[in-house]
Amino acid sequence: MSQTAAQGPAWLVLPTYNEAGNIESLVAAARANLPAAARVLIVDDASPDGTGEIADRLASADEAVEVLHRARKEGLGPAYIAGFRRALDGGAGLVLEMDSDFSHDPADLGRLVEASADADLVIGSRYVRGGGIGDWSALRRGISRSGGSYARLVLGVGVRDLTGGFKCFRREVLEAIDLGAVSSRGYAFQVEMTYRAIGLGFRVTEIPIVFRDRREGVSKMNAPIVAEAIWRVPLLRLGQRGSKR
Ligand SMILES: Nc1nc2c(ncn2[C@@H]2O[C@H](COP(=O)(O)OP(=O)(O)O)[C@@H](O)[C@H]2O)c(=O)[nH]1
Ligand SMILES: [Mg+2]
Repeated sequence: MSQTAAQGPAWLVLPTYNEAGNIESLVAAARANLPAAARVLIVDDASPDGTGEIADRLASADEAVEVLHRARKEGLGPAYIAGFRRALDGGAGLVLEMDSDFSHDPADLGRLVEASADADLVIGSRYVRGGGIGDWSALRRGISRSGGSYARLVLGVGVRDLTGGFKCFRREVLEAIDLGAVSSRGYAFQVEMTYRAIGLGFRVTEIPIVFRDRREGVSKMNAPIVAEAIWRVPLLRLGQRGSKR
């Protein structure tokens, strides 16, 4: 069954922590691949490398770009939640998220937006036919693949790429999710958002994307982020059981 077009423009939320080498070219590429009415929101957690200042300069040069400055690094989850709230307040019809390091190809943004005509949440997926991972190390691939299988098994859902961060939400999904109750910070955040959307009965679809290693800078992935995903996933399942709609 197909849906009506989204009410309101697309907003792309870009979380940044030390992405000074990527953010300017990424914003340009994103703008080139999004509808003209789309907005770009950079959420910077006081990056010490000056990403926030570059973002401010981009915003003053382009009316469609804005920056949310946060006082300190709290992880991907809280940064996205703050960005989602801003996008909803600003009247977004669609809210897109992607990494700010070119791991997600801006050229795929259009396909995510198109797919959202027939789905409430579109996931750019590495683990469906046609998707893949480019130049990540064997270790990173292993962590990603086993983390995804673990989460799928524990949660009992069919989504192949639960930890990926290239997504397009229809505004209704973010309105329905109790954003204040979303507590994950790292990869678990991606799992939690998708699991909550499924639990609320929204239609989730995966479209293939090829993920590449970041272009500039370094990953913020670390052992505590992986550990959080491991312990939080069973809690998500228990929480869902405890709060039947
Ligand atoms: N605002 C904000 N962004 C973050 C934080 N941690 C990571 N990011 C951003 O989230 C995206 C994914 O993080 P990254 O380090 O590339 O993780 P990886 O792709 O798993 O190696 C990048 O755009 C990061 O700059 C954070 O604490 N706050
Ligand atoms: Mg990355």
